[in-house]
Amino acid sequence: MEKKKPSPKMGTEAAIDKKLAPQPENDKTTQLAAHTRDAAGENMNTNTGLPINDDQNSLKAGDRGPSLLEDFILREKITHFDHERIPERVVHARGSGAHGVFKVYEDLSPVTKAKFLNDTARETPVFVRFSTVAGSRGSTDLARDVRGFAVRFYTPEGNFDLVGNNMPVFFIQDAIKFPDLIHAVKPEPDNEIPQAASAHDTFWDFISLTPESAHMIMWAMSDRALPRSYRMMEGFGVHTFRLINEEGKASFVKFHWKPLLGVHAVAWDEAQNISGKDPDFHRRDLWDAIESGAYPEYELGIQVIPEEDEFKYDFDLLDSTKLVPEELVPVQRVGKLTLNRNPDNFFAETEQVAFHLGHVVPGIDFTNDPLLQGRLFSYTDTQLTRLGGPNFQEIPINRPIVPVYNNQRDGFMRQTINRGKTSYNPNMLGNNDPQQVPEAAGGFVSYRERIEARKLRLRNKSFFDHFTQAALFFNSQSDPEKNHIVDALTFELGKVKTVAIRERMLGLLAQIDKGLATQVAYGLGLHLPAADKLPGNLNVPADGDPAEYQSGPIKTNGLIKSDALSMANTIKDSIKSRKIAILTADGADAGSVTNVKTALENEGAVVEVIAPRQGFVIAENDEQIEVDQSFLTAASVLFDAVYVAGGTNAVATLEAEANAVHFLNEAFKHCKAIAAHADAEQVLDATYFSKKIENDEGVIVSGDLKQLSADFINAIKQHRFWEREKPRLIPA
Ligand code: HDE
Repeated sequence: MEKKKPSPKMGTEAAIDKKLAPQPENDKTTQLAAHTRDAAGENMNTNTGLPINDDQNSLKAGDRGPSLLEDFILREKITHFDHERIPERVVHARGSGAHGVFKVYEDLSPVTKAKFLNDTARETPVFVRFSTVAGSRGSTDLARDVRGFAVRFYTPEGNFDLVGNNMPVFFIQDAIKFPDLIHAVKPEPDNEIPQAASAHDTFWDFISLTPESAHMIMWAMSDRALPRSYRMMEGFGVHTFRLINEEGKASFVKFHWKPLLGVHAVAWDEAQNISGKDPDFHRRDLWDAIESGAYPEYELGIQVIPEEDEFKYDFDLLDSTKLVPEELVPVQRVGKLTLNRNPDNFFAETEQVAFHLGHVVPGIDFTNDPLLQGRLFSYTDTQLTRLGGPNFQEIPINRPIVPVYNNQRDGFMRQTINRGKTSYNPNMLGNNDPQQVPEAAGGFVSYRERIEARKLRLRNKSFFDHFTQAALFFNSQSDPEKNHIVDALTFELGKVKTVAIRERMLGLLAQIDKGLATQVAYGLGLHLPAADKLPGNLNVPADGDPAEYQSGPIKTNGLIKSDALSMANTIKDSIKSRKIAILTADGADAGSVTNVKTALENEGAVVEVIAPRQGFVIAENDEQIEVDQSFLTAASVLFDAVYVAGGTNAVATLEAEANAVHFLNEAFKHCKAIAAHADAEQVLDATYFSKKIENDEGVIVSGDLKQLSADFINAIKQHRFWEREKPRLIPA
């Protein structure tokens, strides 16, 4: 039969672009569309546009070779492939991106003149990248680590990047320590072990000698470091920034992101299992949620502090190891971010996006936080290596939605074709265009802060209290959260080989909370150092007097506890997008599968039927029930809750199926909601836990499917029943 010849395509670029109608449409998606290609229905050609006739065989002398140097098609293809990789980010290499929109709830002009924060009708396009910090690009999403939460707003006044983390404080106070911190946490340089983990000697060596990290260590060892999802974590700008209004009046500000699904974590044992079963767990979760229309939402929060209150607090607003407790300055929720579109191409968008906290707009400015100031240099600098030259702002994902006119020219990969003779200012030949913009017309003017100071390599004494807020954080945790911090520290320090480092860490922990330090010491089989041997601030300059650098007195502005710091107090009102497993087998009671499935799906959950094999199970009434995964491909750690359906034969099969029993044991161990139809109770009886629990609200057994569904939904909303952990009923 004659092969159908492809019709010659003579379309111009403009014609090709029209095929792409990005959804939802806004200034940024329209701009990106001009650079986006979709090969559906198109013919293949080379980079010079030459139609390719044979992409299967290289050009050879005869059919057994050798290959000919003349083969420019082979050379072009291989050469491009050879140069496909760029350096990964030096930190935050592992990440996932999403597009979205931001809308402000009310006009914030009393505090800022930033246009995107003044107009409630404006929908600002946004690109977000979430990340881990220490691991390589291909490392697991479930590392115990800080998460990056970087948001770019494409505003009419240029890009504003809020490059934050999921924890409100940082390890160090001064940017000059950043390379040390990162060298310490990254895999050790001799053997490049361990990947994406802080549980090793060099990290804890540095931390134990850096008491200013005490507060951040509490966060990094807490459940905040093990998010259930990028959609369920908070974000923080960390530094104090400035907002400036039209009159030039400035206020200090702390930025927050509050997820509408609440703040939730997984268990450490679970995290380690997920890392094997699905290292892309967070990336997949974000992608799937957006694909299914369960758009992640976060409210923008601001804590506004009048300039005159700069010295009102027992901590320094310029110290990034401190937060401003919400009890002292409430967080006002001022707008909403909705992530509603997955990237078209990971490399072009998520990898090439170049965030920088120096990308500000009029109405937002910096403070003298020495960590912030150092970052202002680092972000552009690193792109020069990572993206290969000074034209990275022309990459589609980095372009502002406004056209760029200035006198910067040339350089590798320049895209813009700048017309005219003049690329300097002032000029007469070009009428001085492009023109500078007066402040009143929106030109950016740095905040006119008055500075009168000597040049010194010093930190103010107001930076020396390292333990007060660490203790405040620890005090604010629920009992299970405190246990997790103890376990995390015992795990991490247990992996440290050098006993002197473990001991020095105990000395630091003792200055945060004696009970915490004692419990960690117990786990490590060590004693707490004597009170007069506790390490103070060891980060003293060569000519410094150590006495001058000791931690200051404990100061809390009268606060002992802050409810906002505990995840136990988060919103628990929804099971939207939670993943629920239904375990069943041939002989299932069809109603007990479908009724519960429908009830969960009606609440927005994602339900999968899991059975001994894939395909279908045949129910008691001969109905076929579609199976999503088998016990071989599924694992309890990839679900939020599990339900065992009824049906005599199905139940007998599951009771004898070790994988089903393991599924339940593991779900119980990780404190998840478990439900079983009354007929399936014998499957629960085969587990380790069923005979040993009393009044566990997270284990529901009922023959009334309506009641069972309602109770199960309420249990799933709780996220976890952490109090189950302590008796340790389930073996490893
Ligand atoms: Fe970063 N950081 N950082 N950082 N950071 C980078 O920039 C740096 C810090 C944060 O998804 C790098 O483009 C210094 C705090 C995020 O693309 C680099 C210091 C916070 C991301 C860099 C800090 C962050 C980065 C590496 C101490 C929370 C990922 C690649 C002064 C407020 C952004 C890049 C993305 C990335 C430097 C500290 C957040 C090297 C020198 C504090 C979310 O420029």
